[in-house]
Amino acid sequence: MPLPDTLLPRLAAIVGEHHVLTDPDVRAGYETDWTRRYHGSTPAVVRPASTQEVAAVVGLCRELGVAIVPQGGNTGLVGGGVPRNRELVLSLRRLDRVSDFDTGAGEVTVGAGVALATLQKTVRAQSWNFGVDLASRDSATIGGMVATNAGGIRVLRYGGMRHQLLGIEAVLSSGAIVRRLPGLLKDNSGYDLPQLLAGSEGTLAVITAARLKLVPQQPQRAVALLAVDDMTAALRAVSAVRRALSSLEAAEVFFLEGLELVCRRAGLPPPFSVSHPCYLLLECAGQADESASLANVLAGAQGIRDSAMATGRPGCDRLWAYRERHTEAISAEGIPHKLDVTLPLARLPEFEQRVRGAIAAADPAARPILFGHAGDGNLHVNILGLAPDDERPDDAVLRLVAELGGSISAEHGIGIAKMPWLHLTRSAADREAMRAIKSALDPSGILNPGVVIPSG
Ligand code: 2HG
Ligand code: ZN
Repeated sequence: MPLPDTLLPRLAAIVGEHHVLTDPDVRAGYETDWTRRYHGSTPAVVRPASTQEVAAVVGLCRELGVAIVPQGGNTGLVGGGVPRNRELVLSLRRLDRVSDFDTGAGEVTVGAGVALATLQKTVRAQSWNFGVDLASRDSATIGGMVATNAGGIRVLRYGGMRHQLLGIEAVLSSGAIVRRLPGLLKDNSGYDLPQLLAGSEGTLAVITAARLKLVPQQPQRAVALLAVDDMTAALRAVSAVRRALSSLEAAEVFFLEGLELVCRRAGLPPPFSVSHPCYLLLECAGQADESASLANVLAGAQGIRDSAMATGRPGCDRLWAYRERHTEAISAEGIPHKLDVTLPLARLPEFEQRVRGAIAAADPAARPILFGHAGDGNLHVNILGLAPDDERPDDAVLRLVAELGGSISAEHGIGIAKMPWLHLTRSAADREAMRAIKSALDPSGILNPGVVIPSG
């Protein structure tokens, strides 16, 4: 549908003409997502500076029947944050205020456009920390992280984004503002809108700010990198440490295929003199040095073929690099198909053993690389060597996930990438409930249409 002629001048009247971006070179950065697999085009990117401006933009779009794609740091991996059918891109990055920091209670209000790393720096200066951490911390914004219920590397200890959420401010599709930023740990009055919006991927409202709970800073870190034979041995070690140490913060897994790629692309030396099939990275964090306790538990664990331990920032970062640099190393190799699945822990070894065979059977040219959050049962299955529209391997992986009782998305969301497979793990009744919520909150279907559930 052609855009109404009045749209751009009226947007400019709300946000100022410098913040309605129409230059193709400038728009390009908002039109393609981080994976480079998902892209489209937009007539304009609009950059409001306040919640009131967001409300006015959304109200105008509703009046004119113009669809919107809300966007934060554009670090999404499922195609849900870029335009697909000439939608307007609503960039929230200028909502970058951190306010009402209650340093006694450990709560803070954070604008949707604040980068995770900025939040971390602000709260660490007061001996607090934020429970969620992820590799894209310098670009990922809090609004996008709430909207996708981002997970990351510390879910095992602190939960994902929805577990940090005490309140929310959001603009409804009517242009009305819902403001629940209470500073209350308990508030049981009616439907929990903040939790409904967490993970709604921009389809129910535009999140403009969040009230977040903080966790105490645990300054003493101990990181162990372990070589093991397989996923079963890795999970056995995770379980031993979980039972013994409440300070366990991360339990990450990767395999030889990924390690070799990371070493080659990032120029890192191999961690051990001999290669092993599977690697487990564990991090404990506390007020006191946890390394002796961690070493003690690991000494009693079976099946550990080699190990390296670090305390202190440089040493820990050096070990983390083998895990954290997977995403960029894979992207440097080509444009992967990215799957992000979760299994009951007991079924994870079987999944890992079968998934490469299932992928090869679907397309022998496929090159899978697996890594992820072992403690959460969450594996990232990246597949290189595929044509963009060859979805047979994706289908094979997601069907195996469903067969083993897992979920087709652990933490990246559905976006447009996983939508065709939602029926594998969400029943007809479940999808009907989702559609009912969508049409109640966004009756004209202007908010991120075609994401999570089909539009119309
Ligand atoms: C991670 O755990 C992110 O590093 C990205 O969730 C995963 O690149 C991926 O597939
Ligand atoms: Zn992840």
